[in-house]
Order: sequence, then structure tokens, then C-alpha cells
Amino acid sequence: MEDFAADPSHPRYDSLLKRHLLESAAQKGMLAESALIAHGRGEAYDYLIGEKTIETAMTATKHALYRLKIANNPVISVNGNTTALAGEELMKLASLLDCPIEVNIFYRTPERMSVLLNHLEEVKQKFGLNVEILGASPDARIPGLEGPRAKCCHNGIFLSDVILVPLEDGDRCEALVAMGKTVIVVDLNPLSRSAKMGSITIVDEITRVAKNLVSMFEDPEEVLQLPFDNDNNLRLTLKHINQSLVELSS
Ligand code: PTJ
Repeated sequence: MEDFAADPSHPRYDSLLKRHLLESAAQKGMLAESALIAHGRGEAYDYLIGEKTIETAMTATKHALYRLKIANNPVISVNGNTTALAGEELMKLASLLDCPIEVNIFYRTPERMSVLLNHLEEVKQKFGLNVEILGASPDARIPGLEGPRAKCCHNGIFLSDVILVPLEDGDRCEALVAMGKTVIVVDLNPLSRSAKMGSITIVDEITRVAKNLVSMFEDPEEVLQLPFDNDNNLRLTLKHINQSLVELSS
């Protein structure tokens, strides 16, 4: 972070910091070529929700945490963007949940896999976490997907009953749902296929979500046991965006 020049008092400090994290990650070879396009799309939606965790996102986050906590085989799946932005917090969450974290990327190359796995290993050492990091040796396939996108680890994604998959591709999300898993999606775009396909969709920025999940972990009051209606929660999210735009434009 030495080369990050922005002052914390800058009104766009958080946004600049995230961009800087992604630029550094790109230089290290962690990211897909389209990673910054994906981030830009996320930023645009973040403006629309007010760059904060809105009520529907918090409801989804609470349900997600509850499902992760009661799961038999929870797993956290991370890609390039997620590792760069929220690798530390998600490693801490994996430690709290006592579950593996699996590097599973859409644009798979051996080089990217190795840099991402090394990055998480460094986080593990830095914080003294006892977390199993999977992804180096995929030994299973997600049914219904072709090519490298189907690759996964038997003891991680394949066997999981509840999976947290931030910034996931729609097809893979659909395939994971078809496997009978509870799929927790994090996506700032409430209109994306992943958002619609997920079992629980958190329309919020991944660094905020990861921090919320870790900070709420020990608090039983913060966990809901009621059924969750994803379609309705997405509708309420769109209403929130709509209402904000009406207020801003009146
Ligand atoms: O590392 P890889 O190879 O697995 O590739 C990762 C990306 C993200 C490049 C790849 O999965 C991709 O192209 O994703 P999409 O189809 O562009 O979808 C990314 C979704 O994540 C978009 O709907 C964005 O709005 C959303 N998004 C982007 N940044 C964030 C985000 N959601 C939450 N937090 C963010 N920081």
C-alpha cells in the first residue's frame, strides 16, 4: 500500500483504494483481463444503491450468515477480483466458519491460479489462520459445464451444501444451484443472471459484505432463521434504487 497516494480525507477515498488494490493485483497477475470492466460495472451499480449496505442487502447478509453457520459443508469460492478486494476478510470468515476457501476462477490459467493461491497463503501466515486453501489440484467437475470452468475440488465446492460465491458467472451459478446447493451470490447488479439464479443474493459491494459477515459472526441477534424469498428481496432492492432516483430527480 506504500505507493497509494490518496488521503483518507478524500471524498472518494474508499473507491480510490479499491481501484488501487485492483491495479496492484493486476500487476501481480491475479486478475482476468476483463476484471476492471467487471469492477466498473459494479461501481456504477454501487452509485445507484448509494455506496452503502442497504436494508435488503443486510437482510440477505444475515440469512447468508445463518445458512453458512448451520451448513454441514460450507465453502467460500473466490476469484481474482474477490481475492484482491476481500481476500483477508474472507480468509478470516473461513477461519470462523472452519471451512475451506477454494480459488475457482472463470478465466483459468495455471499462472493466475498460482499467484492467487500464494496470495491467500500469505494472508494465512500473516494472520496465523488455520484455513484449508483449495484449488491447486482440482479433482472434480461441476456437472452441466464445459471446459476449464467446470473444474473444482471434491472436498471443497463439489461436496459443499452451502457455497458463498461472490461475483460469480450466471452459468456457473445456475449449475451450482442445479447440484442442489444453497448458493449465496454477492453481486452489485440486481439484474444479473447470477443475482436472479442465486438462492440468497446480496446486492452489495464485496468488501462491505465480507466485513459485515465477519463482524456479525459472533452475534446471535444478527442471525435470522426465517425463510428467505430471494425474488422478493431483489424486487425490494430495485424499488430502493427506483425510489432513490425519483428522489434525486425531483
Ligand atoms: O477471476 P475470474 O477469472 O473468475 O474473473 C472474475 C470476473 C469478475 C472478471 C468474471 O467473473 C466476470 O467477468 O464477471 P462479470 O460477468 O463481469 O460479473 C461480475 C459481476 O460482479 C457484475 O454484475 C458486477 O456488477 C459485479 N461486481 C463487480 N465488482 C463488484 C461486484 N459486486 C460486488 N462487489 C464488487 N466489488
